[in-house]
Amino acid sequence: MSEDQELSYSDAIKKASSSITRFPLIPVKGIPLMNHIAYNFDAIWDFCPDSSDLLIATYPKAGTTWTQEIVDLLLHNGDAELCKRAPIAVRSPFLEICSPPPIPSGLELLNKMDPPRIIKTHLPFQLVPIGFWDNKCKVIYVARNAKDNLVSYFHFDQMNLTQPDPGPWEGYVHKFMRGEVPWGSWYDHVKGYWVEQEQRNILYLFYEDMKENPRREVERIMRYLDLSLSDDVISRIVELTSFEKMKENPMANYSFVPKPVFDQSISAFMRKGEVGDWKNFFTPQQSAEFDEDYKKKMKHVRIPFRAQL
Ligand code: PPS
Repeated sequence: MSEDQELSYSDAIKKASSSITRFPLIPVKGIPLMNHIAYNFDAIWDFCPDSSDLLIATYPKAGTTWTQEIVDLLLHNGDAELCKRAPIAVRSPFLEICSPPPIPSGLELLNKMDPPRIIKTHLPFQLVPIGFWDNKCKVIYVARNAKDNLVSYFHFDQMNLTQPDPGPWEGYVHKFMRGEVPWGSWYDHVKGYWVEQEQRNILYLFYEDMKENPRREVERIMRYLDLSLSDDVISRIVELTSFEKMKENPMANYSFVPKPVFDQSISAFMRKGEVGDWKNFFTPQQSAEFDEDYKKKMKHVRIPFRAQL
């Protein structure tokens, strides 16, 4: 199945290459989303998960793929071969993604799978289909400090030829601060899930914690999923989901997305995987301005972000 699915997924993208362009953003309830997603939003909103489905929610570039891979391995007892059965985008569909046909949408992939499914989303809390909450699905949220998140997104928007051109660095910093990027404001996104975590039983994780002590965070996810794996299996999962291993893994590193869509010669999907890389991009003045604005936007909620380890 893996090879067929990989081929068919990659081939579908190749076939759609001529319709690939940097899609414009259209607001959905105030959140800028790419036009194909916006046009299909009613169907996305109506998606009704099974109570056994798991949602991995993130702001883009916060550690989604890393967490998807950890969860898939946990659910398959650390079986590396089984977790190479298909590209991560097929094993763990992206709920809201819609692209020109014949690229399968997230909903099309999900509808072909039996629960329990591992579902990815970048939707802010208020746009997550209500069925996830009604059915008490488990939800893992991963947050990453704003400056590293921004740097990662800037590079991704250069190589992802379906998203708006990020333009020069200086201007991009301001676009990010204003939330004028796909999926909107980072600040509202991280706050939206933070304030709901207890009531909705959301496991709220930080990218920096995962970097600091991956084993501790893998075990935390394992307990949240009500699993109990042996120490050896946990060690294997930590190893298989290291940045270096995932960068080499063709089923996780997005090399299955052809160049007209993800041009990894511009920037690799698995780019650096570090905490504190923002220091290589922000000037002291940009950093001070960003921090000043951050204080205002985050003043009502104390989320313990760390921008360095
Ligand atoms: S996406 O497109 O929103 O799904 O991207 P996402 O997976 O959320 O984020 C990509 C960034 O996560 C880094 N990454 C990792 N870091 C550490 N360890 C592992 N295993 C790992 N896997 C992915 C990836 O390199 C991107 O961050 P940057 O800073 O750009 O390198």
